[in-house]
Amino acid sequence: SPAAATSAVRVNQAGYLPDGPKRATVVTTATQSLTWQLRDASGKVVASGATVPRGADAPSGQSLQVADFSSYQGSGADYVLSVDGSGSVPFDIRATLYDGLRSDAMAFFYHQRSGTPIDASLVGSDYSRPAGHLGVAPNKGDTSVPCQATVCDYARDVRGGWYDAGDHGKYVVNGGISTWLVVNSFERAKRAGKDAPLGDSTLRIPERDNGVPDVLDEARWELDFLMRMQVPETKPYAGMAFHKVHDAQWTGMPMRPEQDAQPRELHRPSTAATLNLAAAAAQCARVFRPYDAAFADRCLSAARRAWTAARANPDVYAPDSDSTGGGAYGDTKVSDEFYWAAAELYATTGDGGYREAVTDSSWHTSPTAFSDYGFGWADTAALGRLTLATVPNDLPAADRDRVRASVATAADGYLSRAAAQGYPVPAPADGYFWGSNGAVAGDAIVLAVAGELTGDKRYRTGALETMDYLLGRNAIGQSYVSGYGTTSSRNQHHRFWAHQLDASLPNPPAGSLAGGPNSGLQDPVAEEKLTGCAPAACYIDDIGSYSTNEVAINWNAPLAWLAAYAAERTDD
Ligand code: 9MR
Repeated sequence: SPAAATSAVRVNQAGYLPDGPKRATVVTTATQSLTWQLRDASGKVVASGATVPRGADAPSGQSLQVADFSSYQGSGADYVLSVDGSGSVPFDIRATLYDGLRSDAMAFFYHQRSGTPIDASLVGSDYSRPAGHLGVAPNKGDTSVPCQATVCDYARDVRGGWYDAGDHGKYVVNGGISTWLVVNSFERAKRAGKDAPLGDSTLRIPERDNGVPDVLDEARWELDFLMRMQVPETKPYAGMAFHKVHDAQWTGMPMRPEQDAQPRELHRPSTAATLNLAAAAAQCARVFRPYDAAFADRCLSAARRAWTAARANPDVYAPDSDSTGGGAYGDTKVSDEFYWAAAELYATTGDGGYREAVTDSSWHTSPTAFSDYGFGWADTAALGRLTLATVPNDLPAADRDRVRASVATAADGYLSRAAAQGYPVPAPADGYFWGSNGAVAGDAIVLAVAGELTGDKRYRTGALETMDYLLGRNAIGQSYVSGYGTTSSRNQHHRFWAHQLDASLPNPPAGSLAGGPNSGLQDPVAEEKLTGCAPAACYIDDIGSYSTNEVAINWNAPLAWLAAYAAERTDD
């Protein structure tokens, strides 16, 4: 069985950076320190040392020791770390380690595009497919989607955007945060003077060679969709955003997008969706301005209208019960979305009204804006803080310093939590919920930004070690990123990448992140196969386990952000 083949020596299976941290975790009943040996591809011992016993680890239910071989700075392929007779899987040490993942994790979004054919010349014939949801039979299509009964009496063209995950729904709350992360990865790299690798012709997308950085082209595909989800000026709830568009009933698997014959429906506008649109569109106005001023203007106008509409309708909540045919993305606490949207609008425009909305918000000083459980589609205050901490603005110096310090304080919490565990997880022991890998990747973003703000190298170390966790240094020795690592996820829940169900279909493309361990066991496969699992081990690489093994735009977005960050050479 795969479990028996899993080595007791848990490493980042993709490998390590020569100038980065290099630690491994050993599952062992030994209580005394053990000797570790690092061998190169020829079998020669190039470094050795002693492990540090860490004792019982609650989230994994394992007894752990840690081997630290960071002082080895050579490079090459197929190193093996051995401890007490067990060898790790082979791994690389090289400066180019994350170059491939940087583009693969970002290419995920092109694969997920709705309303356009996925081109074989860009992705290869296994992954090409016809356009989905353009109204070509059997699709009912997204070109003229009626509202659900009782919502409105008209139809809208809401084509395009990205499919959310393994399903064919398109959800504004999740689309907004995912777009923000994609654009933020560009904004951060540009700030760091590293925009060259994020320029034009860096991704395999149709817009390569159009003179605009490809990451922004990809984000625009979703931004155009998000703006189509805005209620027209002449209708009730003008300026708000419809919460979501998806099938009337859940579809079966496998099913390529163009085969989906279900009627599509627009669901009631919500305040949360409206503020997600406001935030993402305000960020768009700022970041796209040098490349396409007309588009930036359109984004800004949409953002302002959305903000005004949310203020006029501050408590239109999407209910958890609305989960037939698509996810609910219910959220009844939108003060954090108000704070995030205000921060983006203020950072972009400098307007006093938005600034007041920022400083009046309880989130502006709340110690929990950076949650122990990370940020996510329902918890967005952290995104506002990250923007205010990094985008020049005229907040009073003391206030701005406090905002910046709050990023470092949050990062310190993530660092100390990871350091207290045998595996480098910034999440608490009860942080293994649906999409835990996305939350963990988000924590690493906070670590990376803290490094930028303070110059303290410990934060980069923490961010890179979070990558180690995602790529195999974890309770089950699993790389959660397809195509990266010896034991990597390959059967993520997806209607098209459903090779497990139909051999003529592909596995997920390289660079697709699984949702990760979820102690809630919220699908039938998890319930059947994972009963009694330790929280950090509640994961199964089975296409049926949508609560542990789905892909999603809001999880791949922080992965792509982190891969781009990790791929940067520190000396260029
Ligand atoms: O990521 C979402 C998670 O936070 C929720 O607990 C879960 C159940 O409501 O839904 C997750 O989002 C899914 C969405 O509802 C439908 N598309 C796939 C998403 C990822 O599994």
